[in-house]
Amino acid sequence: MQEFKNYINGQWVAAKSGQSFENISPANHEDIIGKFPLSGQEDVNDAVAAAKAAFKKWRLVPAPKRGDLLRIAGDIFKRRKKELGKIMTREMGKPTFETEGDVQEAIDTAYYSASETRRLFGKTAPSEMLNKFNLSFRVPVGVCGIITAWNFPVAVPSWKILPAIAAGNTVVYKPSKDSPHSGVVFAEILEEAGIPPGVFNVLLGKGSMGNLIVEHPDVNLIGFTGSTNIGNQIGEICGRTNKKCSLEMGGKNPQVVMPSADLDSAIEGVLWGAFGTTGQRCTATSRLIIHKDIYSKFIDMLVAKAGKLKLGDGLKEGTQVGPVIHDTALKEIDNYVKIAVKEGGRLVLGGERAIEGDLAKGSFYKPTIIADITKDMTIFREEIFGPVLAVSKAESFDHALELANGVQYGLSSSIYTNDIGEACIAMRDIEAGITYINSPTIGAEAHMPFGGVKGTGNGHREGGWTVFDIFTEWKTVYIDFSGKLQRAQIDNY
Ligand code: UN1
Repeated sequence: MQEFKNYINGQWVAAKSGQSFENISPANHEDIIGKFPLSGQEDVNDAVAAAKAAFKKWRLVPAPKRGDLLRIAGDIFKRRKKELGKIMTREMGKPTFETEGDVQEAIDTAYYSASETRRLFGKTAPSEMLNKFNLSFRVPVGVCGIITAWNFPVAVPSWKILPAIAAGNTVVYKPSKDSPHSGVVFAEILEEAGIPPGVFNVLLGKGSMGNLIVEHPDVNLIGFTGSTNIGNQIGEICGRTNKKCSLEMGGKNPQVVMPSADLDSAIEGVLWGAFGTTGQRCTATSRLIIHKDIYSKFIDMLVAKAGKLKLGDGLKEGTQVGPVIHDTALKEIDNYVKIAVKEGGRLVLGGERAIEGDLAKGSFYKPTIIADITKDMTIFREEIFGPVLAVSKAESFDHALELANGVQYGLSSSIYTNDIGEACIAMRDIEAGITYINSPTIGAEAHMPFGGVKGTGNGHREGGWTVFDIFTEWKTVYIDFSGKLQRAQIDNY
């Protein structure tokens, strides 16, 4: 069996304890991917010490030079795109056309971050006083602990790691225990690109090891993508230990469909939004809100198409929907479906594990649609992270928006309409970090701000230029060349 290692200070090393864990493929539980180090406190200490030492030099490397290395990393991601896509599919399940898209997002982020290294603009402003300059510029934060989920094993870490490095920080990265191989390849690529030892470190292990990174006194910043539950715990620790902290958490993203919409296009949108990545995206469409005039017709159209989606091993040609990540997740998903039906939801498609043929070998769950979901029901409110779509009827446009906003989350949202007034009102009034007009809730681009409001985040935006607000601090400098003491607020008035 293949054995993998941590990447610390430019070296590939086993966990100090000698312990390891195995990871299996969600599409075929007999397929064991390998043995991975089960890292603990000593490994965290080593990685953080390496990152802290490397920061001293890396922060002084001119930003455009750092950018040159990231551009090379982008080239290597490009070269390894197909191979890496297969590695990702094998360990987390989504079809290769999706994992290749995931890698593409990292390529885009690498080139974008590289170009931003020539544009990390500061600001100057006139001073209140004679012969004095006021300026401010960005400085890196220090050692960044990056903790991410398995559903985007390359794209989401790239959104954090590559801009962090571009801005002069150093990184200790913990990939999910369910996608460790992708984390290893990430390190191989940055190593080959020439990122110096200690600037980027990867520690493999389970969730509890993430906590050790968050608690470590020499880690200055935490960037996290994952569940609201864990994110909130991380936020509490960062509050207590005074660390900068960016949290990307759950979603319960709605797609609204109004009578004026192109219904065929709205169907294509919801199929992709709800069942792409087997519904396991923080941006997945998990609620469909249909205007009453087209409610029954739209559900019939949708069920006919969703019932034809081809489930299977993501490595096989023609697979449209892969497995869910593991049986524990599958049981939780199934439990939500049972609760929905018990609470009065009408199951119109799926609602069970798929066990036909080879599907029995993995964690496959049928694309599931439950209609007549009202605001008070559990699956209207709680994130499921699986191929389950809750459908609600809206009495009017205002009611549709009220339903869209009636949850604790606010990441992504979508409206299908050809009424420009409705589109503009939705754009303004939907409580979410992202709103799509006539396209589904998934599909964020690397160079645009990404993040959510309400229970989804804590006020930060990754992606685009805004990511540098997370990974830098502002330094303000006053230069007095008057040759004498000038007292602010006193001598000039
Ligand atoms: C996530 O699910 O954590 O917009 C991120 C999208 C992708 C990113 C999803 N580009 O759906």
